Amino acid sequence: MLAVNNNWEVLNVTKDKVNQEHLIQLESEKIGGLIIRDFYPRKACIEMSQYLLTEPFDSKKPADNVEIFFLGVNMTDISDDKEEYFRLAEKSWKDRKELIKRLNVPDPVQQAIKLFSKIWSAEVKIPEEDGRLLFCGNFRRINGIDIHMDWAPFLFPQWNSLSSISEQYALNIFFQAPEVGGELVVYKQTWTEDDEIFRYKERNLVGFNRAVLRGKTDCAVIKGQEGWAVLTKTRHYHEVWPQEEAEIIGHRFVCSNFVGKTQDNSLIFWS
Ligand SMILES: O=C(O)CCC(=O)C(=O)O
Ligand SMILES: [Fe+2]
Repeated sequence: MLAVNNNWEVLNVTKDKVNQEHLIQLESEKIGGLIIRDFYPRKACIEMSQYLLTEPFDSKKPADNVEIFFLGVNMTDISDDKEEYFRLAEKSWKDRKELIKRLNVPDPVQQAIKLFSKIWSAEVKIPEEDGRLLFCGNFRRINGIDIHMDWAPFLFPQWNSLSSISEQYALNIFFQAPEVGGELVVYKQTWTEDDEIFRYKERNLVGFNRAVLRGKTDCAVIKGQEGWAVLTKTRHYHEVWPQEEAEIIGHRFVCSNFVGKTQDNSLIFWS
């Protein structure tokens, strides 16, 4: 485990208590993370992780060996080929719907959109581009991610539906959490374009050299748990700590989404 200053408050609330004010606290950096701890039912978490453990994975990224995407296209992997993206998005929606039906569990994305619609004063939706729906709600297992940021206006400028957002969050819904490791660490520092010199060009698209933190390690360390929804800001540097080989008890299975705030104050979901 790295030496960091885990001094940024994280709020942990229940579904019936979460409100718009909490999202505003997150936006204004008053808190470094918002946990909704009873977000997804335990029984459904078990069903989902059992399935994810036994079924073959759809695709993986051998280059970094840190991420295994199980179900669902991810914008980061395919942002420059819209036709291929939409082909895979359509398939992802279909595959996910079938899986949810087969396992007879609630759809975590639908649940998230329902909850956010209830607490947010403007529209909450999945964006379309040229009349076609983006995909949201990857199911995946990861073991560690390098320090990075996710900021669509910079990374995906060609996607009109994302390029004008004013804020971006990650919403990770945990089906299963490892006993040791797998912490999400969000540093209290936002990316600026000048930081691009720290980007690992040779290793993968997302990672930055740790020197980008310039020795400042104030952060929120969030150890997700089964059934939790964890909301964090993604323009802040963040990383996921790996599980040590010898200690792997439980996997980090999440349903991962981005939530953007648009100019007209809507919230949009994609992956
Ligand atoms: O799984 C998480 O908690 C965050 C992962 C992440 O940073 C990402 O997918 O961009
Ligand atoms: Fe990220």
